[in-house]
Amino acid sequence: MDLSRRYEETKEFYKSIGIDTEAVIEKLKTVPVALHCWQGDDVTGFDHDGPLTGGIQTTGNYPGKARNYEELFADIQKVIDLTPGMKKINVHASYAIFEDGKFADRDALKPEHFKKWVELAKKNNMGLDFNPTYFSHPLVKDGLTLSSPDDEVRRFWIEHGKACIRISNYFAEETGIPCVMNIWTGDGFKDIPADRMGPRKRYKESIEEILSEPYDFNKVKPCVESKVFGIGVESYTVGSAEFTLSFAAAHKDKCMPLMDNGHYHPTEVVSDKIPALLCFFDEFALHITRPVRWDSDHVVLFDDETKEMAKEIVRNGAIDKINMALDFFDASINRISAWSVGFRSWQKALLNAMLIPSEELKRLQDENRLTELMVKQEEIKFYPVEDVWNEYLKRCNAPLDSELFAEIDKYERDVLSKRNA
Ligand code: RNT
Ligand code: ZN
Repeated sequence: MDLSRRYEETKEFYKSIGIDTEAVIEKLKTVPVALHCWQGDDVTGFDHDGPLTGGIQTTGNYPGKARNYEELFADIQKVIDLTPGMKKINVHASYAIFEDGKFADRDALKPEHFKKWVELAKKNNMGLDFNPTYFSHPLVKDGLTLSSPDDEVRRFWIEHGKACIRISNYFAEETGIPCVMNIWTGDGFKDIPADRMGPRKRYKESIEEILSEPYDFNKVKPCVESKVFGIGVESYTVGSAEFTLSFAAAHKDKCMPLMDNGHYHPTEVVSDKIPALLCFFDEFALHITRPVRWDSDHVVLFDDETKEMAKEIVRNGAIDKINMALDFFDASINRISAWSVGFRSWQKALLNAMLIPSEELKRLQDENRLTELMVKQEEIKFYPVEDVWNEYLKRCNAPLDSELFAEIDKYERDVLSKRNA
């Protein structure tokens, strides 16, 4: 099959419907998407031996998981090679690197503990995003952190948040690229609380205190992520959708909302929420995942809702306004494959959205030509996106879909299988 010839023909086809595939490819290459470091080791991190807490769970024990930063960095480097498009690396505070065994607790983290991450980013000309880690720590007291009624517990976690602002600032300064810093906690209750407002008021004040740490909002971009429930936290979540959205709206000059598409009731869709938020926020953030019946954090696929989210971003001209980050963790399959398939799927969704004649479809809607709109939308689904995808992969030096598994398999044989001795 002559892929170049197919691309040339497809390019002409898209030109005939007013789409410049060359411009699309060039644009997509420049859109940063954050690759989450935590897929590589099942959200374990380097700063504790305890279990994963906070209402999130990884399931599976596929061999070859990264056991230290050297292995995690090697795996990330492999994923970079296996995926097209611009990346940022998304780092969690629990991935602090303590050299010479000098441990620092989360309230005492410093930029120096993330120096190696900066080196990795610089080596690949990438930006870095950051996340304070409000889980997997003994001071998560009775399931609460920033909303705890215990002053000392709250103080510890506020100091953690402030330390993370300083580290985010260091990332932005070092890379020259703004750093998105996402605040998520699993704070909540398994069963029916007697006070729903008290924890939320404390949470509000705690986040406000974190954000009182000085920073330039053009460089450090704090977000607040909501959630509907977690495992063991089924009845009540402090940082609910209404809470975080209201918080972000009330602090627009220093903070923005983050929507994770695994964090809503199963029939709600983030694709519909994106244009709603765009009416009110110049900029916001997304965690892109795949919920299967719950916030299961399955690998992102090129499925209908993923495509729909990308369409809302692209057709509303928001590709440069939305900070896109992946957030899933599957421990039951090869982790390099999970990462690569997820990253590539989101790239496909963006490309697919960029190849849709949206203006024409909007016109059909506005002229109430809805029969024609349905027929057209179905026609578009079979347009030759694949030819443009293959060309994009070629220009990014990334393997074709048909070559991906062999690459992953080779890395598993050469590298991953030698771990776990
Ligand atoms: C958990 C949230 C959160 C985490 C990461 C590890 O439900 O989605 O974003 O996945 O912080
Ligand atoms: Zn998330």
